[in-house]
Amino acid sequence: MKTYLFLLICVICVHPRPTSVAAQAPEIVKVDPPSWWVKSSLNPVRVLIRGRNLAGARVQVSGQRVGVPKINESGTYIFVDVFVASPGHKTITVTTSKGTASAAFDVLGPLNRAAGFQGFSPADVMYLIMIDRFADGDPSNNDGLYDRKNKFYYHGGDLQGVIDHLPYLKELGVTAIWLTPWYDNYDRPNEIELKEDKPSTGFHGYNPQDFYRVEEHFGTTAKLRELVAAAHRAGIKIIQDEVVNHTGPYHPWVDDPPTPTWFNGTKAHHLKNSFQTWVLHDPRAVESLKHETMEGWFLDFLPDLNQNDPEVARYLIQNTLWWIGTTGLDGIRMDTWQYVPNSFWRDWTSAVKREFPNFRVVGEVKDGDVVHTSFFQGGRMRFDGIDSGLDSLLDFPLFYPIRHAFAEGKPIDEIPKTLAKDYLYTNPAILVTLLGGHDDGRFMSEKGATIAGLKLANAFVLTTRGVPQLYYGDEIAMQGEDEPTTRGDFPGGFPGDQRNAFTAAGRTREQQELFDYIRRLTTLRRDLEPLQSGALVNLYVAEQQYAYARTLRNDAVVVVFNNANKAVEFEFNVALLGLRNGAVMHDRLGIIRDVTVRDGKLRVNLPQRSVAILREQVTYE
Ligand SMILES: [Ca+2]
Ligand SMILES: [Ca+2]
Ligand SMILES: [Ca+2]
Repeated sequence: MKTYLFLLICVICVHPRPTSVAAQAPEIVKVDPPSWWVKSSLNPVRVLIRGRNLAGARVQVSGQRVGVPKINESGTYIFVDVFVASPGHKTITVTTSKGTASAAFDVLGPLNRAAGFQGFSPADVMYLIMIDRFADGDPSNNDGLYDRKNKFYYHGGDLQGVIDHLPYLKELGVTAIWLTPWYDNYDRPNEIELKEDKPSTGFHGYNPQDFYRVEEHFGTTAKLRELVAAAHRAGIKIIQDEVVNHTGPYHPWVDDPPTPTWFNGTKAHHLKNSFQTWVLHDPRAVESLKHETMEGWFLDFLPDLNQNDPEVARYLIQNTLWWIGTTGLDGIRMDTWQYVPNSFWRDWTSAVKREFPNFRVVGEVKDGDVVHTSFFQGGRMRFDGIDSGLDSLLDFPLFYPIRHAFAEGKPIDEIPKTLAKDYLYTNPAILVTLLGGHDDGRFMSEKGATIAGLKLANAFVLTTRGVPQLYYGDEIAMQGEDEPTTRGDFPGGFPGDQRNAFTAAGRTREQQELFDYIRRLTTLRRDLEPLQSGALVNLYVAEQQYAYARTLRNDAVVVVFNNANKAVEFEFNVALLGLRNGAVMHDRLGIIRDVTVRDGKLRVNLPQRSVAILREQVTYE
């Protein structure tokens, strides 16, 4: 007894603690989501409270009814339904026998449906911006992970930088901006993912640390709302880049998941992604390969979220609705689409469309095969009995032929040969076409690339079917041969830059010519409705020549390419377009002289590596 008492006293001496009551009092660290709105199609909203000493807690939200809380064994998480009823600043109160803790929860008024949620369409010209690398509009947020000499650190670009350059984007003819993810990423060097043997950072945004916060290097939620409003005033839509397949490696959930099945596996025991994506559309797939691909952790360290856990699914669906509802944004580009179950996508897309009927989503399925890519577009059930509901896909199957033909100078007929597979898509007209992006080397760094070829590629993307997407800096022929260097800083966007390519005076003659050319194309696409929504009709295909029309009602625009290194004269039938004999076709790019329809045919003589955009002269605006 004596010994026991002595030991007890000693323990107390060595480990002094505050009073036991205070040590066990409940604490709230985080509330997801921090707000919701009345008249939402989703009510109640399921709130996830993270904290300490929450076991046995009672939960109240001022003036709102709540459901029965579900609390994890270690008392670090509460799931509770909040029935959203009246707008105002509310307080969440958590009470246990040891004390109370509280946190703010805002109930917003009904959403202003006219102020956003527009979706995107083929009438848009999309422009992809890597936030960190476009323009530094606020040097006060450039902190310790900031090093412009390190390709894998923050360079200072931010949301203010995008706001500052909306007039530039407007001048180029951009109507929708796709921004790389703005979720808060970790505030420390990433020692798990080494780049060139050194720690990296989450400057790219694809390693979410907090799904409900804007990365502090980029700005705040208020700044994001300011950007969306300013863009809308300029007639420009905002598209959010979302990730729901995984979190960043330092997310607090990794060491303490809200449910035992929150992730597919744990940090210590999980599958590694083997990227056997072909099995995803294989009706006879080997199950183990499918599991590795759907549930494996990217690079063996990006924690793979388990969307089959209903709490995870609910969390992710609400998170998407929250970003749209509280900012007014117009579309989503969804990362790593194919690594997430179709059953989840069905629920996610229907929740999004229920709340925001005009909204549109484009999924990233990075594959050059139409058979593979088209499997993921919604609009019909696949063999699994599920319609994913996905509107659009990034058109990677067309991206590679564009690079081959226009950068490398390989045969142009690979393009119509790819478009010939359009019947596999439920809706090819809404696919997002591109000649460059942030995961591939830049067009101008391909072997054989020239400004003439880059012009042809832009002319094709801006006149073929689909929603054209440009990549920041391609309009001034930026270079970068691999993933890190393709994400270069836009000249003029950063303090101390030698020249400012956001202004005509800061561009070289060659850059100015290219910029003007792209602006001319975006203007043509805006002014000529067939280029947006007309049917695509092929007229002529040879190894290095390609002619097609975009037709809408009685209007036709004829686009003629010569991708050969010499002038070529050729003739094709246009009678099916309803063009009468004697009709004079005028080249809106001013490359060739007017041509006249004779015997139902057009005969053109195109200089080497050139394109003409022909329209009947009498129908001029
Ligand atoms: Ca900055
Ligand atoms: Ca951060
Ligand atoms: Ca997955």
